[in-house]
Amino acid sequence: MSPFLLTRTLPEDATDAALRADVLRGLGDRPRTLPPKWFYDAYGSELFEEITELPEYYPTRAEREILLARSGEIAAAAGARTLVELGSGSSEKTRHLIDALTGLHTYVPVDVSESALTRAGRALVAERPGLAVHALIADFTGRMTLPDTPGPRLVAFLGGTIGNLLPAERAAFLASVRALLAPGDALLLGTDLVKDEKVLVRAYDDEAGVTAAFNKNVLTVINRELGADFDPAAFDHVAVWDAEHEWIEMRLRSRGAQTVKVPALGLAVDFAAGEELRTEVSAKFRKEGVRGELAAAGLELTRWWTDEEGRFALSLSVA
Ligand code: AVJ
Repeated sequence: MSPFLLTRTLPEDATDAALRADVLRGLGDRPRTLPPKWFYDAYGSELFEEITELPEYYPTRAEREILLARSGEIAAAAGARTLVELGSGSSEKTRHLIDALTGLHTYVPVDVSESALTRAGRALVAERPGLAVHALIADFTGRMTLPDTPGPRLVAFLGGTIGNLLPAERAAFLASVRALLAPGDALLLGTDLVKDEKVLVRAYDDEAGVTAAFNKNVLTVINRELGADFDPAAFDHVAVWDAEHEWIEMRLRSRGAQTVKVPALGLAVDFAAGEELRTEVSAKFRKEGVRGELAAAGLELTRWWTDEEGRFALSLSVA
């Protein structure tokens, strides 16, 4: 039986402190904002899983297509003995990569969700005898210390989640990833690509309303955690393409004038009728932009794979 280790690098109360700080800052901003990481409580994570199966939401399928077709090439190029996956969630898509990495010694899934890590980690250890799994409870936007495992290392950040960071946050994040890499190590990065505006907007405003429910769930999270009295029905889900920044924005638009109380923060927040709260940025990329952002962090893009339709890309870069 190979070992399953779980290390917590986040204090138990870090999540609560971070939520308070984010809500305090975001609801005080003009325009008001909330960071997307607070979508993912148990219900929000379920809704996200549902989103990945919607006909309009192509990124998950496109990325899975690339991983299915290219895992052999990726594995050969990286030759990794340690695979670190940032924001691993259920580790579902990563299976192809794990299977292709024949010399793999240790898999290090990193996530803020202890339950997801434990479930995915235990399943993997059972399936792949000989593979060590060392799960890390950590926030990948913060400082990370990796366990001392054999190199070369491949750090994977899949799903296009890098698009949820603002440009300055992306630069800081890529620099912190670069700092984890030694010569011979690599980064595998998933990025959704710029495409027809209608296709993009539909992916974030589906017919069945799952994305709308996902968006509004952040209000429920704040109600539960901070005792707020948001009425999700008093907001409309909005998805818009920002052509200048080349990102999708999800917003919640106040249907009327209203005041929301957040007792844990001593806040009373006035919303004007039609006022919008930005809940997510999901940036879309072009190859040269990805190359440039990697280069600015000291990483050189060496491989670029897309799905047949050119909707999504996986890039490999080296230190
Ligand atoms: C977490 C990056 C995969 O930005 O597309 C899905 C989250 N938001 N629908 C994305 C999301 C709305 C998603 N990722």
